[in-house]
Amino acid sequence: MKILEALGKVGLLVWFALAGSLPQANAVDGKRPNILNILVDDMGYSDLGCYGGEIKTPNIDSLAKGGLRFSSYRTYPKCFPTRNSILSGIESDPINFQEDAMTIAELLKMKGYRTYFVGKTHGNFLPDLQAVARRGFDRSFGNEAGGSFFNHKVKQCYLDGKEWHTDKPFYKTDVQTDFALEFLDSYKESRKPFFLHLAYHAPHYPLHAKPEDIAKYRGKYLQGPNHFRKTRFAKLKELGLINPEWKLSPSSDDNNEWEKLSAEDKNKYDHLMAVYAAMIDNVDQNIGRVMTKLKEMGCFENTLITFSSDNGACPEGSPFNIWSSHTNQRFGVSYDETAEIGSAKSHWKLGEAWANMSSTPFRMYKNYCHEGGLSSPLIVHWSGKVDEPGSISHEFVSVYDFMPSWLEVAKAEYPMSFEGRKIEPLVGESFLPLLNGGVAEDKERTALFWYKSKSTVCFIKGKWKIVTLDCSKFENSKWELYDIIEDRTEQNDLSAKNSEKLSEMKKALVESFSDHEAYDSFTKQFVKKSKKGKTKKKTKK
Ligand SMILES: [Ca+2]
Repeated sequence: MKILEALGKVGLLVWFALAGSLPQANAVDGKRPNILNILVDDMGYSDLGCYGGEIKTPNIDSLAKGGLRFSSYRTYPKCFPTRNSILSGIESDPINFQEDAMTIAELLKMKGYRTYFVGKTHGNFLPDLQAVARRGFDRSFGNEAGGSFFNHKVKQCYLDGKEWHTDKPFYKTDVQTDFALEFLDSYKESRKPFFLHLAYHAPHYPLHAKPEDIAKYRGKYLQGPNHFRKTRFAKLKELGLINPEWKLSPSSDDNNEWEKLSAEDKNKYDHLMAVYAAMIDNVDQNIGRVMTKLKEMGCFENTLITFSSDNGACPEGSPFNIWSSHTNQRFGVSYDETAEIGSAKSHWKLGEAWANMSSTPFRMYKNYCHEGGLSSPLIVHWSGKVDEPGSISHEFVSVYDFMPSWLEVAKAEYPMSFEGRKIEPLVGESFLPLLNGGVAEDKERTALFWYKSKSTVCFIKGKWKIVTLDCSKFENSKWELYDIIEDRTEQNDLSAKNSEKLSEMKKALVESFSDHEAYDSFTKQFVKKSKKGKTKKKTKK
């Protein structure tokens, strides 16, 4: 017996010695999973192949096939509040954000995680890459919102908080991925789990893509946005992502202006949409590189991967019509309208009609609180943790739910205070129970989203949603009321028919959020604005 015990001890010693020298150090410190959060910018609900789109996204689709797709994930309709809330878990609040919240990196670092940030910063929480470097991220690479995809100086790139320069050819999505891979490489020998926030700038404007990617889509969009709204709508139903009873929302091109365009203009707007598709295609290729790296490191299986967009597709760029117009000056750089569309010298945006198509089947797009602005794909991949890989959850999840989910994965508690400061409580719920086919316990779940500059706001409670395109008079504004289970495409405004429910929802909005600093500042600003009478009338449908 003693001999066997001794042999066992020797065996263990040998095993420990070997394990310590194994290259795939992500046996980690036991079992704690890694976390990879992939965020894209201004991508619509139905652009991905696995969400009904015609854009080639085989790598993202494979995450969906091995994981879970959420059909009812919602964000703010704008970049910066979504990013604030993903990284903090609290409502996006312009006041004292940096003091009132902890970053997910600060929390996970306390639990022994290595923390990496790659990509775009935007918002008052982490306004720049220096703030990222200060707030818990071990390594960081990226730039502030905006700028060129081909020139790293237009919005200066920073590595670990310091200016970064290169003389090599630069394409932002590729270089962002290069740094993600480099950070993972440098981590390889660590025995800690990692958190990587990989926030691609694509497919946000300027529409910039590599010629070989654009070539794949050139000429594919000549049938115009209404054609693709119909094909996507049919595919979404076929995939089971949407209720087949829902009606397709009205088109931005409801008069079919596309058919009246000259062949030259059709060619131009086909080109714009091809560049947008190419940017998403390129993101997918780069996600493939990250997946390969995780597999080489032996930690693909033990990594919770999430993929989402920060808001719906972007309608900007069409001040005079529903298509698009060229931007000649941006961030002090001149662009050339005659340059090849999608090239470094051009600066085009997607425009309203294509953005509306990208957000099929929903109403509106980025900046507005109708479903096209709030709805994004959310794919969760975690090997062995999804009961039915490839399935779809129709439960309502939101941008607030990342933080509680990640804390659950890391077995970390959210504290009441941080560095002597009281911090705001989390408002979301972990989505992990839903991976096992679970359903949300709270059927009356509430959520508030807004975008101040456009005076748009919505409040959701259970199956009911109130939304306004102009909340300058707040409670006296024109509110629409929808049953978003029966009618998520917001075709049947019930505010007149069910004024009782409308009043109840307006009251619930006030009651649910009146004790939040965020809500207080929000309403006070609108009341103040309304008194001054300076709010512009919105005429969007
Ligand atoms: Ca965005």
